[in-house]
Amino acid sequence: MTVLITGATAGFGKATALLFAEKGYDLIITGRRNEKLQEMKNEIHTSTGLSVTKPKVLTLCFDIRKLEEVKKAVESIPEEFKKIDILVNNAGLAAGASLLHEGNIDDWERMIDTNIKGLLYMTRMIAPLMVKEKKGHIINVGSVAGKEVYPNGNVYCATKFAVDALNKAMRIELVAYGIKVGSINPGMAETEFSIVRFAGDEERAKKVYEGITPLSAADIAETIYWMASRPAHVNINDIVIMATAQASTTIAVRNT
Ligand code: NDP
Ligand code: 8X3
Repeated sequence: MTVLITGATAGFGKATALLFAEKGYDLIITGRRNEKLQEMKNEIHTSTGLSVTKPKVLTLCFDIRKLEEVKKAVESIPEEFKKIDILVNNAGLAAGASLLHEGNIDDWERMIDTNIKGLLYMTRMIAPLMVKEKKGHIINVGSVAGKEVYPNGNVYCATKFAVDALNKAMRIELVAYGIKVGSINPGMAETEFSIVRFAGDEERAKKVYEGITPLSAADIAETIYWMASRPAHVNINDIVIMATAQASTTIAVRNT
């Protein structure tokens, strides 16, 4: 079985790749940081304790916002990896947190290009391979931000609402080909997410999780693996998962 995970150099994607490797899946891992992809490949071979040829790992370094790069990367996939059983559309980010009328337009473009267009490009390239096989599973990483809008979340929320819509669209269109489609929508989880959101400001990022135990990347990886390992006749359409201390995008109990 082969799983393709976008954004596997950090956070959810990395934890998910390590877990699927442990479970014996061959992997295609993607991201822009090639050194991280190579580290991952080594880590997978060491942590699974298997020989350097098992599980098979293919690294694809490209920017998901750039259609030509996405096309070239997917076209470069060798035959032995081409039967992709699972696509985890995970790569994504938030850039900034500000009122819409004061928003940074470059940040908007980055979020729209990555979270919506990048996910669409990957799906457009990989879904036809699944259609040909009449089987497959697409797991879209949305967010609680795609279920509820919160102040200063505006464009990030809009991109994740789009993921929610695309998840539904994919499911109704791909059901005819026996392809499962589902989404996982996490709340606050401590990864590189907030560091990226606040442009490398680690202190500000830390404050997001102050006084609560947030979700971890491992929590999300386990849930994605659980979705992927249900029996053939069961599809998990949509999961919303939050830290126990979080009740909604705006309500969390903090011990401060
Ligand atoms: P991280 O920042 O830890 O990881 C993001 C991953 O996405 C990295 O591997 C990064 O790789 C990749 N990525 C970002 N931009 C691009 C790009 N242009 N091209 C290719 N890859 C890219 O964040 P998380 O693991 O937390 O986030 C993963 C997903 O989960 C995102 O879609 C995020 O919106 C969503 N999410 C996160 C939550 C959280 O609180 N952490 C909660 C709900 C949803 P590289 O930098 O190497 O390109
Ligand atoms: C990330 C969760 O609440 O920061 O998607 O938007 S939140």
